[in-house]
Amino acid sequence: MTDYRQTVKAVEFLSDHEEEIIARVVERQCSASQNSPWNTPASRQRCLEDNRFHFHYLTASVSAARPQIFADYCGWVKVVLSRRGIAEAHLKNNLEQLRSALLKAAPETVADVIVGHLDLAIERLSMYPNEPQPIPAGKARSQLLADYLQRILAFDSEGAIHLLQSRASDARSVIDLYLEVLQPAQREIGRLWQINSISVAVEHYATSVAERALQILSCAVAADKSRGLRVLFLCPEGEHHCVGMHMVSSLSRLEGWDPYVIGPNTPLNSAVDFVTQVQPAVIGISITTFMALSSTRQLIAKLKQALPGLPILVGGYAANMGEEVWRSLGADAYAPDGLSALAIMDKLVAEQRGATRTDSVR
Ligand code: B12
Repeated sequence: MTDYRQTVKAVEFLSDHEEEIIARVVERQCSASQNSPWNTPASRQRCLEDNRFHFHYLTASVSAARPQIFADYCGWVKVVLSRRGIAEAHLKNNLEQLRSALLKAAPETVADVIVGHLDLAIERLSMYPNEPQPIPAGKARSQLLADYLQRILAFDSEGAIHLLQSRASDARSVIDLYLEVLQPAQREIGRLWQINSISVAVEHYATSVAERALQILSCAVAADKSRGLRVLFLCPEGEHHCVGMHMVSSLSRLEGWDPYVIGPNTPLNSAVDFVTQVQPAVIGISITTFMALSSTRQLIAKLKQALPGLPILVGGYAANMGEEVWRSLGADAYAPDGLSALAIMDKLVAEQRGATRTDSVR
């Protein structure tokens, strides 16, 4: 296990030397291919952008002391690049250049920490699949998922939404549509973009249809009880993924909660002000991208300071990385999906009430 102080120093080094190291790597990459098509201003710009991404994921991986984060990212980006004409060998060479630039520039103890993350990614790169498998639905819903996706890809948003609406009869069916159709559909859309089968615009289109479907389904059935409890959802600064958060919020409404959603990419101080005004019983933070790990940490620390004792639940792709990761953010609890989030919210409120009773007895 890496010493915490070494991790902090490594992260500081990476943020202080980001531009200088990236420039060095890009220079090496592009001058190594002087007579090739890679040496045009446009390809140099692409190389720069790609290296910024690699660097941000490397920093996130180091800050969480989880080399697997960077290795998984490289496994994903290998497919993205190879489907756009850039071979795995080129990415491997890029990672090796980054490794040698860091070894040259960083003090030994810091370099040791960072290079471990690069070594794992380089070693495992060829083990990640070249062709990620399609995302499956629950068996009972696989035809519905296929029909929904087919309508999305035919740009038939009304048809796609109507298909879901026609199956929404009660709270259980809505939960099913969320978790068995909308969620895997969005993941499949991500896979289709990754393998270059659809454009960014089609992915945006699919996401906006999913958001509309969520809004419509959310009002299609009424909650059969009211708990009189507020729950507030938000994403930290730098986090733009919000479909999952809207889904959990909508599920909580069906379960009788009174949900408030701030939204994606929320500035730290205004988030804290808003939460203080709303005074929810539970806060739910959605975190998908690893690049938002440190803003999540800051947000949770500020919320804990402003509202001590208020339980904070986290969820989303990045929180799924394991207990060590979500605990290191300072959260009280984690849930892998919308349904388990509801059970955990109940537990958090019960624990909080128990704690309040104990406090008042003392
Ligand atoms: C749509 C999408 C986008 C959209 C998001 C728009 C929007 N309004 O949300 C846009 C275009 C903005 C986007 C941008 C990027 N994206 Co994107 N995106 C996706 C995609 C295709 C679908 C996400 C989605 O809608 N999922 C459906 C929901 C329902 O699932 P969910 O979020 O997991 O939510 C469930 C649980 O996680 C949980 N949950 C979620 N939140 C919460 C909160 C609480 C409190 C609890 C308890 C539970 C909980 O419950 C939910 C319901 O069960 C995924 C693909 C994928 N495999 O997920 C990639 C994906 C998330 N994106 C990815 C990446 C890399 C990016 C970019 C870096 C790409 C780029 N090159 O620019 C940027 C980063 C932007 C940023 N800074 O945030 C990666 C993330 C990898 C990582 N962890 O870092 C993914 C996984 C793609 C991949 N690798 O295959 N993206």
